[in-house]
Amino acid sequence: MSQHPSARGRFITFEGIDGAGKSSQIAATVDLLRERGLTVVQSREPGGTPLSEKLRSIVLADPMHLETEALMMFAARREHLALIIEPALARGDWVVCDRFTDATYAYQVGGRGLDEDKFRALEQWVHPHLQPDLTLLFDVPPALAAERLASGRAETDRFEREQRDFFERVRAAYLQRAVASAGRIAVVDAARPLAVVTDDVLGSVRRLLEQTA
Ligand code: Z5A
Repeated sequence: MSQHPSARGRFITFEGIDGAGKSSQIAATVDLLRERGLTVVQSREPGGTPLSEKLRSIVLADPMHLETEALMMFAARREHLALIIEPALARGDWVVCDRFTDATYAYQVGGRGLDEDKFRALEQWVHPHLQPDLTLLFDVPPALAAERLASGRAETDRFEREQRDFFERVRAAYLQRAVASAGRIAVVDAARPLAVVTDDVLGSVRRLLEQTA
């Protein structure tokens, strides 16, 4: 029996270059949704299942061919969708995820310069009928993001060790996607103080709640 569309949960993703400030805002979003009585599944990519977390540790640490990196992102995503995201949405839960396929387009296509057409084929294969209901894109100049990370990180991963121009390309690719998917992707100016950014984020989440009610 097919499920009435309104019974399906909602899918919110958080995106942005490293250090843009996603983590604190994810916590505020999950709190708001739980206060409204919703069941929330909080997850991340790459990751979210035991196998996908193993793939995450490898892809963040081990040197590899750039296309291997891209395929590992999608392999981890397939597992995450099958075990966590799709069942949660079908139960009517809300899923809040730190990164999803927009990150692959931004990092692997924008940052690494891989061929976008291959990614369209992978996206069609791995989640032909699913897109986030809302994506919050935290936009910040790479120099500011680097400053924020420098004050709090002892160790860096393979991505965090990339140079400033890599993050400029990633940022530009994210912003291009936001223009192409303006109804889904809300750009948040994440250079502002934390509390101001939180107001903006929770405003977008409240609008989605209103549309869903
Ligand atoms: N990746 C990929 O290449 N392709 C893919 O398809 C996917 C991922 C899915 C892991 O992601 C890596 O995987 C990622 C891309 C790649 N690159 N890296 N590295 P991740 O999301 O797990 O890792 P991350 O982006 O590095 O997360 P992060 O460093 O935790 O960033 P964040 O969550 O955006 O930042 P934060 O921890 O919330 O904030 C950083 C600091 O800034 C912290 O001290 C905050 O207190 C401070 N902060 C935050 N907001 C503010 C404001 N507004 N003012 C002042 N200070 C602030």
